[in-house]
Amino acid sequence: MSLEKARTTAEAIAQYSLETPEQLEQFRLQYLSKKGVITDLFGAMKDLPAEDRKQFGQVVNELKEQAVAKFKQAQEALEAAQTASGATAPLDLSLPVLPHSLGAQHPITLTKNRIIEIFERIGFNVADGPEIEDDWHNFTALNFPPNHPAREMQDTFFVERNGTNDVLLRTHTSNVQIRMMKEQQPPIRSIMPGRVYRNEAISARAHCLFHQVEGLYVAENVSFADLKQTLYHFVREMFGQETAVRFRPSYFPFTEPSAEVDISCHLCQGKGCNVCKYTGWLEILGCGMVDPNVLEACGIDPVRYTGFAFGMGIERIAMLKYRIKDLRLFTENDARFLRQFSGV
Ligand code: 2U9
Repeated sequence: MSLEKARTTAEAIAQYSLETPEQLEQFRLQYLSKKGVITDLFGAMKDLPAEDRKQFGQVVNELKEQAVAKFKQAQEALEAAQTASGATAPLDLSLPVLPHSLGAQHPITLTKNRIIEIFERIGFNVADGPEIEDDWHNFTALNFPPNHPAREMQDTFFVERNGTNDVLLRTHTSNVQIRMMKEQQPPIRSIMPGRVYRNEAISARAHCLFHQVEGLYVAENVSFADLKQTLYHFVREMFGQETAVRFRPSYFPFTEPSAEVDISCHLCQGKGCNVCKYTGWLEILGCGMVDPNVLEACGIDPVRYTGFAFGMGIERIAMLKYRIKDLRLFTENDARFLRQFSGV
């Protein structure tokens, strides 16, 4: 009985048509799977008389080899046909999409844009100028005396020293105000954001490249009171309405009188912490009334016009706003640092 079944199975295998992947799978299930005909035939061996088992075993083994050979041959032929026709696996529309990674704005860009937004709303426009500048626009017009230390190699990067009008990387964005005042008469009410360079050793607190925003307002009757109100407004918009502000007298060659501006430490509410060095105050910018010599150098009548100016480091503002402790993080491009600003 079993031998007869083995014989009819051999015939069925021989005649089985294997031209499609579906037929191939059907064949595998019917003959080669654990529940297939060949497994059944092996199972039937135990019911045979002992003397018939060896011969039957041989027959079923041959049958298995025949089925495996036919399966492999058909499988290879189908694969070859598929490759030749360029067909690929059908598209699985239920697969999850690849993650779509969004970039983030750099904290310097975020801070710069916020500063611009605050000043634009009170009537300042944005001006731009060259980063490679001559000595006159960077120093002389700003009332720096000829022997001022900022003009030394230790402080400034020089592109060319020619003794008469050196070429250098600007050390502040004030060159933009100078160019603007040379080109247009007051009223001028602008802010100048941009990159500046100083010959400093790189550390957690200093860098040879950083960013500034400077501001200038020149018109008739501009007073120190205007300067104070403008900066009060800026500070409260930037750091919160409850922020306290104080002006400390200072000195810059290009402003007279000059002041430095501190804000109450928002980290310890003025109680004292290591960020404000236990003073309760954080220095954030410098300012003053534009020195009449500067107005005169640019062709603006210092009797008719007065002006105020201020300057701040964007890195400093960003460090206070986002509690960043090391200046070098801004230029290292560490994605772990940058990614944190994606939702800001
Ligand atoms: C003109 C006239 C005056 C711009 C000013 C400061 C004070 C100031 C520093 C802040 C931190 C530079 O980045 S920093 O190191 N700046 O303290 N800047 S007044 O005064 C000007 C600019 C242009 C024609």
